[in-house]
Amino acid sequence: MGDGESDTGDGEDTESDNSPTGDDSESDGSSDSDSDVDPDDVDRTIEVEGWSFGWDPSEIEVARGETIELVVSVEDDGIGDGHGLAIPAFDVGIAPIYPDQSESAVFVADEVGEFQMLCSVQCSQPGAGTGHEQMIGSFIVTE
Ligand SMILES: [Cu+2]
Repeated sequence: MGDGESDTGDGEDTESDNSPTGDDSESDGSSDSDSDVDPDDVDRTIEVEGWSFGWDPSEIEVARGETIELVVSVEDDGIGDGHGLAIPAFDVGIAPIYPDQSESAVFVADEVGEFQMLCSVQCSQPGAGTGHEQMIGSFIVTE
C-alpha cells in the first residue's frame, strides 16, 4: 500500500452517493487488469475526452503511487466502432467507448516515466488516412 499520503481517510466525501457501487460486474470483458485495486482508494480522478482525432487532455501527469481513475468519454464513434483508450504500460484498456457514455478504469501509477496513451480501436478507414494514429498522448508519472 502507498506510504506517505495517508490523508485520504477523512473529510473528502463531497459525493455522498457513493457512485462506484453499481458497476462491480465484469461488463468490460476486454481487461482483467482490475486485480487488487480498490476503487475506494482512488487518489485522483481524471476525465479524458476523445474525438476523431485526439485526446483532451493529451498529456496527463500524476505522481507515482497514486491510484488513478480515468473516466473516458468520446465525442463521436469514429467509423462506427467507437474509440478506445489504452495505456499498455499499466495494462489499461478501455474499449469500445461510444458517445453518450463514459467508461472508467482504476489503476495504480506505480512506475515513473512517460508512457504512451493511445486509441485501441481502429477509428479511421484503414489506408484512407492517419487519423487513428494521431490519437496518441502521454501519461507521465513523476517521482
Ligand atoms: Cu483510433
